Amino acid sequence: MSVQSTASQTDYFIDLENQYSAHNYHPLPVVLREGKGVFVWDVEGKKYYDFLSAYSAVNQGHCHPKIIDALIEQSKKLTLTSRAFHSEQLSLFSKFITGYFGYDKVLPMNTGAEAVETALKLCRHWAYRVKRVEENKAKIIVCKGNFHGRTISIVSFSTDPTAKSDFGPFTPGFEVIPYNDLPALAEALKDKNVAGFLVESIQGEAGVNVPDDGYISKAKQYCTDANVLFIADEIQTGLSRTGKLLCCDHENVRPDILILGKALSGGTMPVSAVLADDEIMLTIKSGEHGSTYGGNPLASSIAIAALEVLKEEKLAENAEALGNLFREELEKLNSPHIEKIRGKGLLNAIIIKDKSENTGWKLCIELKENGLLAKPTHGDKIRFAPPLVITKDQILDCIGIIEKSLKVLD
Ligand code: IF1
Repeated sequence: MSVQSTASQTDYFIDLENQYSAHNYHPLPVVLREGKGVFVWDVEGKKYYDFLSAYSAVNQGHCHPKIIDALIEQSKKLTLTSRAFHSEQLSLFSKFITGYFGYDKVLPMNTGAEAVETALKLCRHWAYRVKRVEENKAKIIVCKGNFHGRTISIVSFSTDPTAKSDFGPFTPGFEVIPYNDLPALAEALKDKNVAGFLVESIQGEAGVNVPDDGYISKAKQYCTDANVLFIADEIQTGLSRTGKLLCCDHENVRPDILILGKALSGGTMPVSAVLADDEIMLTIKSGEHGSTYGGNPLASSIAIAALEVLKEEKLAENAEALGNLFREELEKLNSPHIEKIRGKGLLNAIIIKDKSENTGWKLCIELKENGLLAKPTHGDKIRFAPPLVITKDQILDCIGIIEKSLKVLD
């Protein structure tokens, strides 16, 4: 398709999308065409630092050569068998990922929401078949401000009206308690029908809400004491994003059920997984759960490569070091517009002082003009989460862009 003036290309594609695609998003007005490492390019050829990383799906950087090679090579051989037959790649992937994270078994799915649903089903099965909770009484505890996906059951326990309103009737069996509140957890755990506690080790959607030190490890201990499964949604926080392989590793916590997604494919296709030991995983029998594409050979091959890259390139160590540098340098700016800087590793956010409705948006538009893409959440928070392959010089360059852009709020 040829479009004469390059300046109009952006508008052309945005109009097209608006006309033919559902309006369930409000993206920044930039139309991307290419990506490599920490950079993306728009249809007019302008280059940007990507400080969203597709919500942490491209931790390994855009179009990582090793992951793309796996994709190309495997896609020439075999892409999908369904689970009616075995595949060589699923066998290899299952052995690889269980060894990598230290669990007995993996259950592969595609999107994050599906993996969360899988974990919830697994937890309920365990409740009835191992813990012996009375039929249909199992309860799962979740946290206020959670984000675990968009299915009916998951939005049933969302506390965000935008995600939830007018989608009822909702799935019962969930109890919401405040995040980062151990007494509330202890109270909720008194109910003998509680089967699991589903939690994000840092709440992403809530604007990178980092809990107090010790929260995750004590919450895990409380769950163990109450014979309740500790279910960690590490879809966004896992896979080296926060400076450790898993965010739970900061507190040496091993979840009973571990949920992974996003960067498990390095941004090439939806690949998610649930990991657990046999006592939990083997409660699901043949025919009780599944997915046409879950664990397909292409996904399996890509996921092995994506996980190898994390270790080969020491991305957790890089996220830890450069995350510290990033927050230090942001603090040094001493900007009158920044109320708070928070985060772990390269999952960071700033909270802007000015609470007028479009301040976050205005700053993100200015950042875009200056060559850095980021997205506001809840109006006053901006998430800064570049691919983990970013270098020190690039971080410093980006601090310059942020400093310059903040002036738009003067
Ligand atoms: C969107 C947020 C991020 C997640 C956690 C499960 C899922 C997600 C912890 C579901 C997905 C995404 C989805 C994206 C926006 C985004 C997001 F702001 F909404 F919260 F990353 F911060 N658990 N998070 O973060 O995974 O089914 O999407 O593969 O537009 O909905 P999915």
